[in-house]
Amino acid sequence: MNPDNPENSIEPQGSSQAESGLPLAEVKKKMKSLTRRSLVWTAIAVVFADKGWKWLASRRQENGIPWPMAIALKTNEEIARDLFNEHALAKEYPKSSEEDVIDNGDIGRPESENSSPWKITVSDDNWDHDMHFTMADILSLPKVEMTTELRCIEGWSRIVSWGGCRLVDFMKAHPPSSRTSGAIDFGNFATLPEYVSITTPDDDYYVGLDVTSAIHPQTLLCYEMNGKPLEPKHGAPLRLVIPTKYGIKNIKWIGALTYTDTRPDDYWADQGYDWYAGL
Ligand SMILES: Nc1nc2c(c(=O)[nH]1)N[C@H]1C(S)=C(S)[C@@H](COP(=O)(O)O)O[C@H]1N2
Ligand SMILES: [Mo]
Repeated sequence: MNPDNPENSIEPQGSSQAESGLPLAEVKKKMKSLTRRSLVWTAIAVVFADKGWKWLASRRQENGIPWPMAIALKTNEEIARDLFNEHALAKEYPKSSEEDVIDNGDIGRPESENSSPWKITVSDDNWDHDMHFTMADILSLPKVEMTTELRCIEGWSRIVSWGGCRLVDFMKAHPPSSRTSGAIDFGNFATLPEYVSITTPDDDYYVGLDVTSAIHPQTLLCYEMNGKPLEPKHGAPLRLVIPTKYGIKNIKWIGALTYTDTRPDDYWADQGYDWYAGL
């Protein structure tokens, strides 16, 4: 189909975000200029104003103490990530809300669906060899179902039920190399690669994800759509569903996945769209 229309909601990178709020670079600069202590207290003030004490009670515990009380041990980055995650869950709908789907975009669609058994190639900046996995490997991971909105930057959206496995579960089963001398730990970002790149078998369509988005609990590798096996035009046998981002990041016909510390190319970012494409 047509490229998504640049006149719609996402602004080209460069001028991006400047009008609609603080640009990320500004925020980062501001955060850096705060002392750790004042950042921590600012963070707590923001969170408590917003969510109150219930939020505190539900925080993960640090030796039995909710973490805001154990902040002496925390870094600014962890606090920032917790705040981000608190607000980053995409809305889920009852399954009965699901709508008829639209098919949009066929860049990278394989010419023939059955030419050879499907496999996904996994690589890492630090590996000598690629690894290959099959649908059986995907199906062996815990199945997750969710009903979320697929939003295209062309201006339409559809509520769709999805079935698949979490990308983070795939990553845990087939982990990247640790970025520290210690073991890989999905609770410790320092050990994780910064990005995950996903491409179609012919490399014609490709998306880049920051690792926080990749390990997000609603980021799924899907093989079912509205209760039926994924159809070829929707990305069979396997596609990404990431309801915290626009349709452009929901890559169909996954062929390869790479763990990398270099920000991956992204098809629509290359056409001038925002690389993050977050909602
Ligand atoms: N490989 C590939 N994936 C893709 C696209 C594409 O052109 N090629 N288009 C994207 C866009 S713009 C949207 S809105 C969604 C649409 O998914 P659907 O066809 O299942 O509704 O797929 C995304 N994934
Ligand atoms: Mo789209």
